[in-house]
Order: sequence, then C-alpha cells, then structure tokens
Amino acid sequence: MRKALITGITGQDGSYLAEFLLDKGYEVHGLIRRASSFNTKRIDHLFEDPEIGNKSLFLDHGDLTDSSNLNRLIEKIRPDEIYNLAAQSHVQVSFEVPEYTAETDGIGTLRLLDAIKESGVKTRFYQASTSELYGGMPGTAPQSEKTPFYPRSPYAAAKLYAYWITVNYREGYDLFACNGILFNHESPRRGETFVTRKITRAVANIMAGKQEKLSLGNLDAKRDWGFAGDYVEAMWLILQQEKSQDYVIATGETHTVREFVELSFREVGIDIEWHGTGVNEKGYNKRTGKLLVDVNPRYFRPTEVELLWGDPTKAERELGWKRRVDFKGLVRMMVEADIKELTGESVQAYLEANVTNVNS
Ligand code: NDP
Ligand code: GDR
Repeated sequence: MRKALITGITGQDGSYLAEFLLDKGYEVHGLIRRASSFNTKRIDHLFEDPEIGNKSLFLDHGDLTDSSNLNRLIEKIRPDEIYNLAAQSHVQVSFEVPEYTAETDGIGTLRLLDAIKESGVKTRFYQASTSELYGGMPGTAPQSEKTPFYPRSPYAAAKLYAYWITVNYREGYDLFACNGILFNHESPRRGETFVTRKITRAVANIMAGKQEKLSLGNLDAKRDWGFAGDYVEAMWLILQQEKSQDYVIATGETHTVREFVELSFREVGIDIEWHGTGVNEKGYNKRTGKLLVDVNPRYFRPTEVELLWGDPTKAERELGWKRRVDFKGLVRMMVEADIKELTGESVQAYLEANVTNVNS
C-alpha cells in the first residue's frame, strides 16, 4: 500500500486529493492544524465510510511553521508521496498578514523540503505553485512553463520562493520534487471568501430572500477557472512521471469576474443589466430593475493581477491530462450546490416553488 502525506488536507484541494488517493488504494496521512472549533468539515464524510475511516486515513496535528513537528512526521510516516497544499491561500489577506504568509507559504515549503533531505526518506514531493506567479507580466498570455514570473502580492512573492526552493532541492540534492503551476480552480467546497463561491452563495441567498445584493471588487479581472476535482488528478499524475518536472495546469480559457456573475444569475433565470462604470458600476435584474450587484472598493487590492490565462499544452501532451468540467459546467455545479445547501432543493424544484423570488 502506497503512503501519501497531504499538508492542507482540510482545504478545498486537500479534501478532493484525499478522496482521489483513497480511491486509488493509498494510505493517506493528513496534517491538520489545531483549531478552537472543528475544521475537518470537508473530510468528515471520509471518516463516516467504514471502508476508509480509521483504516486508510490518518490525521496528525502539525503546522508548516513548526520544523521539529515536520521532521518527526516525515520520519514517522515515511510517505512515498508528499503533497504540500497547506498555505495562507488568500491573495487579498496576504496584504494584511504578509509576514505570516511568507512564513507559511515560503519558508514552510523549505522546512518540508529540508525535513525530507535530512531524513533521507525516499519520497516524491509536489509543491502547490500558482498562476499568481505570473502576476503582472505585461503582454504574456496565455501563460506557460516558459513565461517569466512577476509576483504582485505578498502571497505570490512567498509562492515564488517556494517555487524556486523546490527547483533548487531537485537540482541540488536530487530530490524528486515538482511544481504544479495551477490556475484558479473552484468547486462547491471552495472557501466562501474567494470570488466564485462568494458569487454563487450570494445567488442562492438572494433567491432565498436572505441577502439583498452582492458587493464585489474588480469586475474586469480575468481568470482561467477550472474544477478542483479535475486538478487533483493532475497533481497525482505529475508525481507518477519518470522525471520530476514542473507543469502548468489550466483550462486554456479566460473569463471576467463579470461573466461569472452573469452566468451564475442566469442559472436561476435572472439576466443582469449593467449600468455605470468603475466604482459606480451596478448590476440590475433586467426584468424587475432591482439592484443585485454593486462595487465596493474595500475589495480592491493594492496591486491587482488583471489577466490569467493558462496554456496547458505540456500537461495535456506529457501527462495525458485534460479538464473535464468547462466554465459553464463549473458555474452550474456551484450554483446548484449552494441552492441545495441553503434550501435542500434542486434549482429546478426551487424555481418552480418560488417563481416570485425571481421576479420580485
Ligand atoms: P485552502 O485555503 O482551501 O486550504 C488551505 C489549507 O492549508 C487548509 O487545510 C489550511 O488549514 C492549511 N493551512 C493554512 N496554513 C497552514 C499552516 N501554517 N500549517 C499547516 N496548514 C495550514 O486552499 P486550496 O485548497 O484552494 O489550495 C491548496 C493549495 O494550492 C494552496 O497552497 C494554494 O495556495 C494553492 N493554489 C490554489 C489554487 C486554487 O485556485 N484553489 C490555485 C493555485 C495554487 P485550515 O483548514 O486549518 O485553515
Ligand atoms: P485569486 O482568487 O486572487 O485569483 O487567488 P479570488 O477568487 O480571491 O480573486 C479572483 C479575482 O476576483 C477579483 N474580485 C474579488 N475577489 C474576492 N476574493 N472577493 C471579491 O469580492 C472580489 N471582487 C472581485 C479579485 O480582485 C481577483 O482579481 C486564488 C487563490 O486560490 C490562490 O490561492 C491561488 O493561488 C490563485 O487563485 C490561483
């Protein structure tokens, strides 16, 4: 039985990856942080499965800021594969906690790599690198493994260090260490403060009469959004190759935040009509004239990344990987899940029973 260690197992990607690896017959170990309340919501269902719970899935307390703990865990578990997904992953928050973000996302990666090197444990290491590395490089899209980096946030700068220290330990100490440069990927398990989930939750809340309107920041930002479930397969494939290398994982399409908003509301039968520009831009229900979306500068970032658009050619050719869920499918999946979570009903059933909410 192969053993994998996942840092960040309680996060969006960690939960999908744990499912994926358990399904492949791995023994999965997850690093979790001690919290004052339960933080295992995304993986609790795995423990409820008698085939998996207590047999193939194990959790250990730890933190990427604590080297002695990481050294001990690697010695104890001796994993065949390590997926380093743990991070302070919110770009806007990284402007508020830059030093902590650097400690966790940058030096945390070094701590893990060094623990592997010092332990002598033969393992394969995956680093969760990000399209944020490309940041503000003008005139370079779609972005591939060859595109230069230009980080535009404390988060991206910390991840830049993590990227290069992974390359350095690969070259210097012959570790099997790879970067997956993943573009944005979302799901019904996405954290509620990332823009996609914020939008789909707001659509569900507005439909249920629990929220008046949705306030957003930059509506013109463009992102290459895929489905997290597809992306964890790519992480695994990267570690199954003969040679350790770095790969861009993306859909090859880019869309604005505005398009994500429009499509999400369309899923529940609402067309958005935009008026005004910049901070004065507002989105109305085209049929009723009701205000549904506005812009709040508190969601602007000191430095913004305007365009991310990935070129997944290398991954498609060498890993045989391709995204299954497209942009429309992703929006539909997330809106449906949020309506179901809030009302217990499908979108169809909900719309039939609440026609007035759409039109009022
Ligand atoms: P989430 O924010 O959903 O999950 C982050 C995970 O890291 C959580 O399990 C969190 O624990 C854990 N964590 C945070 N700080 C520490 C720490 N100091 N020590 C140990 N664990 C910690 O992120 P995603 O699942 O979306 O992303 C996974 C990784 O991929 C991250 O590194 C992210 O930066 C990167 N990435 C994500 C992309 C995306 O679009 N989702 C794209 C490219 C890269 P807790 O639950 O306790 O908070
Ligand atoms: P991002 O994701 O910064 O790309 O990082 P996020 O969803 O936070 O922002 C995407 C774009 O939407 C704009 N935006 C808003 N963002 C948020 N969060 N809230 C808003 O109200 C809002 N309004 C507009 C942002 O300005 C931005 O342009 C994610 C994270 O998962 C990182 O960890 C990962 O590395 C990258 O994706 C790839």
